[in-house]
Amino acid sequence: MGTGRFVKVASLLLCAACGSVTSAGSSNVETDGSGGTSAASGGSSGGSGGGVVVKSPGLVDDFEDLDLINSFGGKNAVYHDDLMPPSSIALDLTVAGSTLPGGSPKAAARISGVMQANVGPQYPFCLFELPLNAPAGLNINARAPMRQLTFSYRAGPASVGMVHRVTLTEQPQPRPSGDYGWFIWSFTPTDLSWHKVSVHFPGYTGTEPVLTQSYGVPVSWEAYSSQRIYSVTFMTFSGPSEPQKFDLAIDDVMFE
Ligand SMILES: [Ca+2]
Repeated sequence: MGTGRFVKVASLLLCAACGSVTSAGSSNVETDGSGGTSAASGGSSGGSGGGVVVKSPGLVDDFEDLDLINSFGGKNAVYHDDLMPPSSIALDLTVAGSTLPGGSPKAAARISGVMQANVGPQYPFCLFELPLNAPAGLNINARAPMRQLTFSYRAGPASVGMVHRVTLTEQPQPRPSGDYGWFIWSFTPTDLSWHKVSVHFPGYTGTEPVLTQSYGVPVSWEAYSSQRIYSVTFMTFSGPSEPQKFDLAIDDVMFE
C-alpha cells in the first residue's frame, strides 16, 4: 500500500441505490420492508408484522435493505488508487445474499473490478469500506462479547485463488500505529460457494482465524479496540505483478 489518495467512486456507481437510503442511525433498528425478521441478526425481535427489526448490536450490515447506510450509521463506499491507469472497483448491492444457515439471502454486497500491477512507489488498492460512524474512533468491545468479527463471502471466478483482506481500520488521525498498521486477516477463496468465517480478535491463541497487526508501530489491541476502531474494510491484496481482476460478494458482517 502506498500513499496515493483514495478516490471515492461509490456515489457515481450507486445512484440507483442511494434513493433508498434510510436513517438507520446507530441504534441497529431498521425496517426491512417485509415485516419479517432478519436471519442474520441472531437476536432479532419484533418482526411480527410491523416491519421493524431489532438487529444484533454487533451487526454492521446484512445488505438486506439495499442501501449504503450500515447498521452503525456509516455510509458504505468503495475506493481505488489513482494510478495511470487507475485500478477500478464497482459495488453491486443487487446480488443474492448468503444462503448459509442463519444467512440473509435477499441481498449481498458484491465488489468487482481490476487492480493494477504493483509498480511502486505508488501501489494499487481497491477497498470496500464500512465506516462505523465514529469519527473519533469507537470502542468495539461492548458490541463484541465473543471478541470476534464474523462475515460471509462468496467468490466469483476472478477471486478464486486471489488473496483478500478484511481489516479493522484505525481512525485516520492521529494514527499511532502509522500508515496501514491495521489489524487484518487474509483469506483466499478456493471455490464459488458461500463461506462464513469468524475472525478472532488479537489475544486468541487457538487455531481459528485471528486478526493481526499488518505492520507499523506495534500497538496494544486493548487500547486500539477500546477507542480507535473506525471501519471494517475489505480489500484486495496489494502486490500483483500484472493487472488482476477480482469479484467477491460479502454478506452478514457483524461483531459478535
Ligand atoms: Ca444479506
